[in-house]
Amino acid sequence: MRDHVTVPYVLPDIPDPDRITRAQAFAARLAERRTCRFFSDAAVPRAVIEAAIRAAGSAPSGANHQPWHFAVVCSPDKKRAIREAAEAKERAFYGADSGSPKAGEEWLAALRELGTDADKHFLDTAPYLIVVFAQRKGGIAEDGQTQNYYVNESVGIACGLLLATLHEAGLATLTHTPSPMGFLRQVCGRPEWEKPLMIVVVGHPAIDATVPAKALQKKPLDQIASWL
Ligand code: IYR
Repeated sequence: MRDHVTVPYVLPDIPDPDRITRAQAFAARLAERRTCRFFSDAAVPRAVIEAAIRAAGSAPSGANHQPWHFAVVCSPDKKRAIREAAEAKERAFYGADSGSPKAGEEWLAALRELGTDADKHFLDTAPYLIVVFAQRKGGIAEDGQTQNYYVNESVGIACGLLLATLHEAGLATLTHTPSPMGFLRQVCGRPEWEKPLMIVVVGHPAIDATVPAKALQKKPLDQIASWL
């Protein structure tokens, strides 16, 4: 006997050929997404950001606790504060301050083909920075007390939906993870039980934006899937 309330779940009856076409078209559209590091300062309607966050908030999560918070930063002062703090961390990471890099040689070599460095100009050029927080505790009550479950998995999926929606809206995105990023809690005024997970930078690509050719190399299906 089920002791919880249920509602019917019905999906539209799509013929299989259409199902395939739709899946392939959606996959092709998503495959056009790129991680962009060059943004213009052109405005983006707030309604797009709201819709993308609503999409993210529809993600599955452990016990449906929805253990995420999206701090939308658009004020020039806050963006600058985030840029300055992030660049200080990155200078240490890349060893740009003369000291030896915090990152090991293997990590730095892996990043070389992507051309990343300590300059994070996009953090105050792009119109929106969505700072994603994972709520280690808090559950539905958002009280920092109750346990949450599968937090990283849940928030990771939410970030995927956020990126997909922003891409569908024709916007460029970048997932940026300064390390360590505890400073984001302070800048965004979030409680100590929330862990900053990433900054999603959102905007239009700069007119002369480029992406590293390396980023276009995606593993083929037979390398990423097995059928048992
Ligand atoms: N956080 C650094 C380093 C960095 C790390 C990985 I893994 C990347 O895929 C890209 C960058 C930075 O943002 O430069």
